[in-house]
Amino acid sequence: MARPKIALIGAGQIGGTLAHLAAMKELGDVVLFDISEGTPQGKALDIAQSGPSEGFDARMKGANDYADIAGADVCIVTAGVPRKPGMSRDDLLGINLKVMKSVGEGIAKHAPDAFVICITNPLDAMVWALREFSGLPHNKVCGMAGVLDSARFRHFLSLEFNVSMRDVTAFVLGGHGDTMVPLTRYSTVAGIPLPDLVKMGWTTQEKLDGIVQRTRDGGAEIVGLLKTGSAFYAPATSAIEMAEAYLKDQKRVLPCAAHVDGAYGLKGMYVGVPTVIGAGGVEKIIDIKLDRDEQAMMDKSIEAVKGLVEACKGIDSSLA
Ligand code: A3D
Repeated sequence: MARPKIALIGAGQIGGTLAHLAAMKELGDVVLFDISEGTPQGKALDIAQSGPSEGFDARMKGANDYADIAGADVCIVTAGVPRKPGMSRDDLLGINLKVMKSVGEGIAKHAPDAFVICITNPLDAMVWALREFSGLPHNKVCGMAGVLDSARFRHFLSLEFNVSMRDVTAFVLGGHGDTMVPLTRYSTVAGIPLPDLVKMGWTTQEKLDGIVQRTRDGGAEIVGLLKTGSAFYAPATSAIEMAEAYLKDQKRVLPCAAHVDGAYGLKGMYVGVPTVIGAGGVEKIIDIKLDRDEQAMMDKSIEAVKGLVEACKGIDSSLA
């Protein structure tokens, strides 16, 4: 059986890291696509030359022509621009919307059967636009944000409790932005919910609130330190986790920006929700019951995403 083909649209910081991870995990052959000439070719060659030491046989190819992504099983989209200090994700909307148009058309023409994972920000609006421009089925187009946001939450919690990150689970809903909704009562250490850990004296409510806020600001903290761009190692790892779930039909329960139509009282919009990812793409959306406070946070987050989608429609009349 031929190896799966993984197309990475955007060969920047995240794109290059995705290629390296996909190769090391032997998920398939990789095509790195970018408009910048030489960048995808150079990164592909460099990564291929790590194969003998790392022990992988995946083929790496750099490309500037969409024809090279033909027949891809998975497309991971990072094309566009990242934030610089002082910018919000929403400041990227105008420029990245144009990028989504060309990427959507390229995927529709050359890889219409692919499972598409969007990473470009502002995430929830960009994944919506990418789906509109590509016309692919909704279950085959989703956005990566929740896996990263919950990984950040898990990392901070593991430091606070001094336990393995593997034993910390976290639950984050809503849009990828300042309004994301970390759900503490569904986040646990080995099954013990965080509110119980507060009662057990493992931490205080104040410290927990601080961790929730640090999670919300997780991207900005890294932008502030790097100064020249945004996070790329953990975002790439998170998207690879989703791609692997699809390629290996793992039925992973992962939070992602999925098309929600019915669940959470929503009518056809992209927002972060818990999903099941397997060979069918986003196979299921898990509709959990929220309490009043959680619902209020979710409503705020949904309104923020809706505002960005409306802004997209205002910029590109074909989306209206
Ligand atoms: P960067 O290193 O600048 O790479 C972006 C690449 O896209 C560059 O190589 C560009 O040449 C390329 N590009 C620009 N326009 C096009 C086009 N029309 N077609 C193809 N390629 C193009 O950025 P990055 O890799 O650090 O980040 C990529 C995106 O991911 C940005 O929008 C970030 O804001 C976003 N991001 C999202 C998350 C989430 O959790 C959702 C986290 C971190 C970054």
